[in-house]
Amino acid sequence: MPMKTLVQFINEKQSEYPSATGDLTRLLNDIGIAAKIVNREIRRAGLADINGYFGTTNIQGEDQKKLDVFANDQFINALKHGGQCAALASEENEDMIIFGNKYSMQGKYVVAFDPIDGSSNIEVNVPIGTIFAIYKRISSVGASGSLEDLLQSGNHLVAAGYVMYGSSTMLVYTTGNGVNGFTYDATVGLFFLSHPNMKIPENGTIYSINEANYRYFPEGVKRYIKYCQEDDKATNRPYSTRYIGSLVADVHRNLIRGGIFIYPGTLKNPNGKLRLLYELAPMAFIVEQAGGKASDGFRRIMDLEPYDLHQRAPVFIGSKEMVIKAEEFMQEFSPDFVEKM
Ligand code: P6P
Repeated sequence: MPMKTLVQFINEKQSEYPSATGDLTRLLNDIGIAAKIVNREIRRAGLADINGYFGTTNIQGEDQKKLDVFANDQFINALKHGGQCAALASEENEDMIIFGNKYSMQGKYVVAFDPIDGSSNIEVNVPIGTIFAIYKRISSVGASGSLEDLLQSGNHLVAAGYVMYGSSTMLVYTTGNGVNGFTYDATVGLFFLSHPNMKIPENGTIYSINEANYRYFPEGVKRYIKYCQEDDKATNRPYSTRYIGSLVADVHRNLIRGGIFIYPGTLKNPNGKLRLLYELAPMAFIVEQAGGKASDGFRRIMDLEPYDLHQRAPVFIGSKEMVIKAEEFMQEFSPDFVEKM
């Protein structure tokens, strides 16, 4: 059966919506083009002068890697010249980016993205990823994009996706009607549909958490980890633990195999490490659309209203039954933790 390209798939899906104007289609294609360019550099990382530090720090206070800056520039340029996006929020930029050109001001959408999540893994050849979240602007078309356009909860996402630069390069996205995965064929420069209608297993046997932080975890997380390690043939425990240290890779593995990824709040950092707007909300949209679940231990990630572009949130994301069980431990053993967030 002939393979379907990403562009063919997006166009086909657009045709299912008579009112669709093609703007979202063009926006998704712009993201796909930037992903191909970033992929090319990543695949040459050991050879091209793309490893190492750029010599600046980002809003996160992290030393920016050359690849962080390169990827950020590619996505910003693609979206700026694509004309569908009125404003941007990037993990690499403290403030929002407003495109003042007349085409972009006519754009109906705004995008929040993490150009390269986990870039410190590039030197050790561990998978890294790009995460993007697309919202419909609230401000009037023709005006400049606004902060209000970007500070929307996950419930208002129009589309979300990630690119995983792993043993193969995959683009996985949803527009709210299921999740589909595309694998990049560099010999022809195209993404092809390889994982149609992705569904995460209801349950799983993999738990993914950085246990080095165990001593700082809330009691509910500690109890859940011990639960995962207890013998119980009926529930396939003890589970296996897998922790890549790259959000996109850990979530993608669980999307395929089943499992739970947890980056909890701690007594030191009650909101954990990961960013709501351009990491957790888009990943939560994808996982929910695949039949999974994503919360902060108490509240659905998609319900959380962002008040800041770079705010953090704890996350329990993956197979529905596993997230429900982890939430039960949080509610029983750390009920007051929600007040700290
Ligand atoms: P830790 C990578 O730095 C990242 O932002 C995510 O991709 C990953 O899930 C997490 O941080 C790993 O954090 O504290 O376990 O190294």
